[in-house]
Amino acid sequence: MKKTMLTGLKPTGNLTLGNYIGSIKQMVDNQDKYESYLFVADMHAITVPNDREELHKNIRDFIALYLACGIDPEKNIIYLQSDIEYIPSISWLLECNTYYGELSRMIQFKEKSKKHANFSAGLLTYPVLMASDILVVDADYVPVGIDQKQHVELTRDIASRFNKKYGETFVIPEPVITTVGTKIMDLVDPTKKMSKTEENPKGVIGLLDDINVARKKIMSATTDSEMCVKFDMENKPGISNLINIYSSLSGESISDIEEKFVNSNYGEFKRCVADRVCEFLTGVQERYKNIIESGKLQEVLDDGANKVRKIANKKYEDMRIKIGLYR
Ligand code: LTN
Repeated sequence: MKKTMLTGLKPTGNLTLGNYIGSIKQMVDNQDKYESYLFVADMHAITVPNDREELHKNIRDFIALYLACGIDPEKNIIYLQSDIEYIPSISWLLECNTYYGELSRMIQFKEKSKKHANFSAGLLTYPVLMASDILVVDADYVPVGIDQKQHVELTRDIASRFNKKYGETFVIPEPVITTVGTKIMDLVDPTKKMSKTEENPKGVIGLLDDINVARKKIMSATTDSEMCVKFDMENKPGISNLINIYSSLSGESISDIEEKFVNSNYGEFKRCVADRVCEFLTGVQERYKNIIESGKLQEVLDDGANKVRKIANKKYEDMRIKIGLYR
């Protein structure tokens, strides 16, 4: 039987070319290997203050863009967290089996609570909601960035404790630290990662960027004074980043690219990178538009919600009975 993989996306900021090359592309390549669940953690986005319109737009754009990038709804169960009403109910049952001390020791909580004089109780209980997301679908693997590893470890502790106290209920999940894809760097400062929440948009290619704006960003990317298209992350981070982008989008190897551009100046090379990026973005944006206008997005989310609601309902009833919450 296939193992189950769960990916959760917090809908903050704008998805970038870095998100595509660093993670979405791998998910697309691996979608036959696992029984895959993919959801938007919209309830996790409201632990800090939010703008209603922006939140709604992000939720919609995230899912539509994953689909436009090649995530196949026949191979992945795609859903919106807040559509599954059993998840917060399960979260409460788990919260009552989690210690305040465990939650207050989480690194992310300590950092975020320090930043604000006043913060929501949700910021503290955030990891238990995350545990519910994971445990409700019996996920075997959970790909996360290193900052979320501690939350998956807490999930394991909560699940084992519950299993011990009430009998086998949950699969114990494993975190998979996502470092497989090529890390794409900021175009202005190629020593830092391209980020979906970066303030300066010049260094970041958004998947929904206007094509001409995206082209300009590539053309004005930081390089060096050597005039040689060669991969050297340490000494030539700007050019190496552009080579990585070209390689990921074309499938050509780094050495083939170095050879191809051996007699080119940076202007010529950048133009070719920009052509690749613009061609890719044009395709994504066409599919994105179609997914939204055709009603496909709603269809996919309805289907996912129906499937996961059934699974979650079963888990919730099982927990109620084990705990003694029944008539
Ligand atoms: N906390 C994660 C988002 C997230 C998640 C999950 C990831 C919420 N629930 C369950 C994996 C599994 C984040 O901040 N990126």
